[in-house]
Amino acid sequence: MSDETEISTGQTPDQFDLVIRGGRIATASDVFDADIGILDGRIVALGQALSKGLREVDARGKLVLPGGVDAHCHFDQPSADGSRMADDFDSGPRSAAFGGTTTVIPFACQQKGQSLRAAVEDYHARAKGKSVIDYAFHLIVTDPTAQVIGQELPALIREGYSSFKIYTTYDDLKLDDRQILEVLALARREGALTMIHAENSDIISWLTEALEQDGKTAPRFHSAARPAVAEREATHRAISLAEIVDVPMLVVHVSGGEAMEQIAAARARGLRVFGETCPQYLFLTADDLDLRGFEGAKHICSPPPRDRASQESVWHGLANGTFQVFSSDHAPFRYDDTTGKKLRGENASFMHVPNGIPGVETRLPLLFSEGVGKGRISLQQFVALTSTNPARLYGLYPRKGTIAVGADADLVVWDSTREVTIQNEDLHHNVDYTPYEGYEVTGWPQIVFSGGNVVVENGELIAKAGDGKFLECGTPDILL
Ligand code: DUC
Ligand code: ZN
Ligand code: ZN
Repeated sequence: MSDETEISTGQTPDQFDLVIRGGRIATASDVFDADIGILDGRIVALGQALSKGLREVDARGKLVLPGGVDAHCHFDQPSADGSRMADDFDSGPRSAAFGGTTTVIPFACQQKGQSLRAAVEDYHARAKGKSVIDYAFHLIVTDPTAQVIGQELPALIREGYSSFKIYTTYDDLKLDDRQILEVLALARREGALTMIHAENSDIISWLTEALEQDGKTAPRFHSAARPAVAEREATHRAISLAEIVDVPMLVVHVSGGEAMEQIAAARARGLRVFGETCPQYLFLTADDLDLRGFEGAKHICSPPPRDRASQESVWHGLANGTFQVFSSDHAPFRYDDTTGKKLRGENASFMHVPNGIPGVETRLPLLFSEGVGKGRISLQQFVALTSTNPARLYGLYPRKGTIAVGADADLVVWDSTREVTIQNEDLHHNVDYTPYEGYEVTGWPQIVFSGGNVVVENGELIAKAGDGKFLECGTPDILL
């Protein structure tokens, strides 16, 4: 290719809306130096010495990445216990954007007894006019009635809600094995992707009762009540059910080696089983639930963080392809607040503490710094895990998740040398803590574009609430 060549599908315009010039572009497969020409919100040219743009961005010395796709985050999701999430569709996506994410896929959660259609309408109302970046919805199916299985879910899948999460635990959410088989069969018929939260509910409730009887109710006992064996058993069972139905499945928020072995073994047998993990399983351990007073409640999430060996296993799984997706599982509850972790006060049993930790803004910097920066994963793997693979699995690719002619210009100019000490006061979520306070990372977004428009530049929010669009998801690409 000569220096003057421009690669594009049609004729190259005389003037682009935007040219991002001289950056090092990283995709899931390649790293190369090129200019990016953008017109009407889309990438229309990749090449050397592209003609002028109305706006020019000098990205020399910087990486240019496809915007992150955070395919597991919870915003404004009510819980049966009356707790309230700290982030809604305004603060959640804004915080995501500051961390280099340009697409979020939170959940529209069906309450038991509620129609799935009503749940979707409810979440659209919650999100309307708020998000600064594009968003889609996964469904959460908690009540697979004949009406849901026979009509609502098939219709919704065809309308752009092509993935849904199911649970094996939590009384207000869980399905039994028979119900799981029914929804998996429906997923197979309709070509949807099922995400599963895999922990054995009876093991957890039996252990919880025993711990409570012994007065062991401090936050640290949350980990003891939800051991890796409970996750391994449910993962094995979930995979078995998917195998019976012959349908793909993605196991979400995998915490360590035991569950990973089940996924790896299934994949080795040729099953379309996928794995997702999250920052908390790389950076936290059960010791983080064993802090002074009630502070350990900040790190209560499920499955819980395990130990150093599990962290190492998860790093290996990211490098060796056991995991396809790295999401935040941002589930934001304020700590010092009776809407959040202190819902039932400071002496509440761990079983009454809302589950979940924040992380939508720190997901990419943490993985980049400790993964790419320390040589544990390649830059291409980083892009695949955080952007391309979730876009593919959830039917948004190639519009999202890559840098290619025709893709949305959702891009991040990434300063791979910027050193940042993570401090909650600098983050943009509405949570009063970050689990990663004081972590030193190298690499941070400098400019974040959505559809060619600047969302965040040098730490300033430029986009307005409502600039983000709702995305209909297409057919999951399960050939990963
Ligand atoms: N566990 C979940 O299953 N969802 C949200 C947060 C958590 O800890
Ligand atoms: Zn879950
Ligand atoms: Zn979750």
